Amino acid sequence: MTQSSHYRICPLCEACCGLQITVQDGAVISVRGDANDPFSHGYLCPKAVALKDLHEDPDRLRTPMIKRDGQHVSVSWDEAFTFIGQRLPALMQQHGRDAVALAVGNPASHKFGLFTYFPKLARALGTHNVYSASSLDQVPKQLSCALMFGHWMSVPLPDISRCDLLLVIGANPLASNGSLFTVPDFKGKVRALQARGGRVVVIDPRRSETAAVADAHHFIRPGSDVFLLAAMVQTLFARGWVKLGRAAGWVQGVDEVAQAVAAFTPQSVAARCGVAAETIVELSNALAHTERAAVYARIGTCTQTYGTLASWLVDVLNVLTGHLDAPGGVMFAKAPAFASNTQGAAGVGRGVATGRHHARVSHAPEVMGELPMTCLAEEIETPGADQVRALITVATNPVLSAPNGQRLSRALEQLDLMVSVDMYLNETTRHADVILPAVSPLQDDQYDVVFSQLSWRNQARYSSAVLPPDARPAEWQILLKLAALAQGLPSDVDVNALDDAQFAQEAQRQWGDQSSAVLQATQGLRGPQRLLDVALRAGPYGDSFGMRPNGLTLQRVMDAPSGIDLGELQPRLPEVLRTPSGHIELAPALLLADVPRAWADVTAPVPDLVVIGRRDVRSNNSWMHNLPTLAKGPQRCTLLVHPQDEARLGLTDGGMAQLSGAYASVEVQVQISPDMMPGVVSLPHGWGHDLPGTRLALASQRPGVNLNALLDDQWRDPLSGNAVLSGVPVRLEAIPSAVEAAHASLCAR
Ligand SMILES: Nc1nc2c(c(=O)[nH]1)N[C@H]1C(S)=C(S)[C@@H](COP(=O)(O)OP(=O)(O)OC[C@H]3O[C@@H](n4cnc5c(=O)[nH]c(N)nc54)[C@H](O)[C@@H]3O)O[C@H]1N2
Ligand SMILES: Nc1nc2c(c(=O)[nH]1)N[C@H]1C(S)=C(S)[C@@H](COP(=O)(O)OP(=O)(O)OC[C@H]3O[C@@H](n4cnc5c(=O)[nH]c(N)nc54)[C@H](O)[C@@H]3O)O[C@H]1N2
Ligand code: SF4
Ligand SMILES: [Mo]
Repeated sequence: MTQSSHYRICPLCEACCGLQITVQDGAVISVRGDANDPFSHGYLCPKAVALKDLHEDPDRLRTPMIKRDGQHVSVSWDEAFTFIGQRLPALMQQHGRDAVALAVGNPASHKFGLFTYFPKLARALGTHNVYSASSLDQVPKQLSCALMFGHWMSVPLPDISRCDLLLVIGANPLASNGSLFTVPDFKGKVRALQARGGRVVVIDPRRSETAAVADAHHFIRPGSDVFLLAAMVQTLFARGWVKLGRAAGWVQGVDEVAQAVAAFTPQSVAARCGVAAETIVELSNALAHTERAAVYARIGTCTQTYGTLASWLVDVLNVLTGHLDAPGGVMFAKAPAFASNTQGAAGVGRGVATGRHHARVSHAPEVMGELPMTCLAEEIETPGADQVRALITVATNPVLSAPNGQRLSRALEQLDLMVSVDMYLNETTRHADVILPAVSPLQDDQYDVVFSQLSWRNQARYSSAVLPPDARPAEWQILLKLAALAQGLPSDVDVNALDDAQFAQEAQRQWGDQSSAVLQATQGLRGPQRLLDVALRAGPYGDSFGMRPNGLTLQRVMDAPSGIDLGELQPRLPEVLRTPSGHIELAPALLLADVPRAWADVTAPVPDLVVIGRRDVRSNNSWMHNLPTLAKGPQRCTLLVHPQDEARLGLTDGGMAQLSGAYASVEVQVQISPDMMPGVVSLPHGWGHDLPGTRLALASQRPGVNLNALLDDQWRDPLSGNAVLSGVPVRLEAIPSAVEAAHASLCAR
């Protein structure tokens, strides 16, 4: 019996916990938090243990699959690539580049190879039809940050270890473990904050798990954060509480903001958002007069029709209370590699633009080079030039994760070609002509390209594969092969040679005369590892290819299996900015122009009943319900209903009810919860595993119902294109149990 110990960053959520994994005779025998990890200090959640289940899941695909006569059958890699090579370039030639759409999902941000090579595939396809889970999630925040600070990834993060007041809006890190904020053990950090006399205040339509450990919680009407936030900003101006602190000298647009929010008095918004005017003033007061304070807001504030405005106002509050870039406030990470806000000239840049092209059918603007995921179905359905006829999906399951997935499901059946790079035959990939199986995370190496840019402390950590890879292409090789096929290269093209050639070309473009030194320095590396070595060495802590001998290289990071701590967040103004003005642009024209839309809505009537989502620590979006460790325990796909709504609608705890949205109804189990705001019900997303043609044996035993079947795919934030997933009107009716039904029929006689 040979045992070995391995270190692996958990790829399952944004917390990126360092794990210590013990392997015996080729099998994982234990998964623990790595106590020596300087970033996560041994923290882990129950999902980490499920990495073993994931690796061993008999339903996880091991070979490519081709659909023949409606059935998916195993084929060789050669056969799969040949099939694609015979169809993809021909289709592009006949119908043009926009006829091929590309959709990428959440796990790609946790997979080093997918994240670094996806852009190469997108470039090779040259299509405008690029879609991702970002438009079901965080685009509004990225857009507001990019407009204010100049880059999509310049997102200010709470400096939680020094903060004394943390206002959490529309986020539930106790269940989600944090998002756009990589912070393992959020709960432990809250406890520490409270122990030093600080306070956490949560604003959420549900008294969430995070609210339960906070010092105060306020309900808010779903979708109305923009009103609360605008009124808080208005209060700062009206009471003379504005103070720029460290940002002074680097902010422009303060007067324009004052003007834009002038009408949003606390009294004028209180009824609309369900937060009392005094509470709004109190929150502003606390924020303005606590030296170390931060506002953190997440998905609840993004997945609404005013998502970009709300995301913007969060940072306007941080700036106007002097907390931006200040220790204990919100600060910018300085990632060791790949961060655009560490590259090029410091303190000034080109900023960002949106709407460089538009969706063909809805005319929704491109944002970050992408169109809204909720436009994909209509782009497939609607005839005309540039109609989408082929789709490549990479790690995404929009049939469950996007609103009105049933429509998308029908549309996918119309495609001439669909290729999926995925782990499972699931609700989306069942439509694919070819599925190319992703490698298990335990057989893959990892560096967190995205999350090191959002980390509560600066850090560099690299994970080598825990288990030996099997004989199949790595995900980056799959993407590069698809890129080659799209360019008409033969299906047996040598992707490693192609990678070398592309790297040499890119090095020449970027480094000119010095490119041979870069090639020399990275000899022996290839694929994402080589890109990482270059990014680390050229990055802010790097060895500059030998010019700073003590700086980081890939080898140095690999030599520290638990990772390298690069210290707490540091002030970065003005160097972090990449705006054309070299200032924080507090009042971007695009955002100011949207304020009147919100104001016109301030007196809108409140619907009787709306639905919001929910996350559970043992679940993860739509794809981990097939893992035994996580699937056991109570039913998680239940509808939380406040007792007042229970009485009003004649519901019973544990009973069934029919929940109806714009396009569909589902039968849900009711769970009465005083933690809900009256008039608001909560159902988790990612469920509904009862569709035919999948291979998810365990998940289909307790399928749950699909929240997104009820949501409206036409309801978006017009600025960012983000889907509205929260605060959507629904109808709810009790379904009498068999006993009640029998009783009723007896009484009727
Ligand atoms: N109503 C509602 N809907 C929501 C949300 C909500 O809060 N409410 N949340 C939204 C959010 S924030 C997000 S990010 C999206 C997520 O939506 P998606 O991006 O579609 O992600 P998942 O649903 O997690 O599906 C992940 C897919 O990737 C596959 N996969 C898993 N691991 C790997 C891998 O290593 N490699 C490859 N190639 N494939 C892999 C899985 O089998 C699955 O098909 O859902 C959104 N949908
Ligand atoms: N266990 C687990 N962890 C996950 C995921 C998962 O599915 N399961 N998904 C991962 C992904 S992809 C993401 S993006 C992150 C998301 O991470 P979070 O942003 O923390 O997401 P949630 O846990 O859904 O918390 C959102 C909160 O917003 C509240 N809310 C809903 N509507 C509104 C509103 O209109 N206003 C306000 N103020 N609040 C509102 C909800 O009640 C909920 O408590 O989680 C990640 N981590
Ligand atoms: S919180 Fe859980 S799922 Fe997220 S990275 Fe840590 S161990 Fe993995
Ligand atoms: Mo997400």
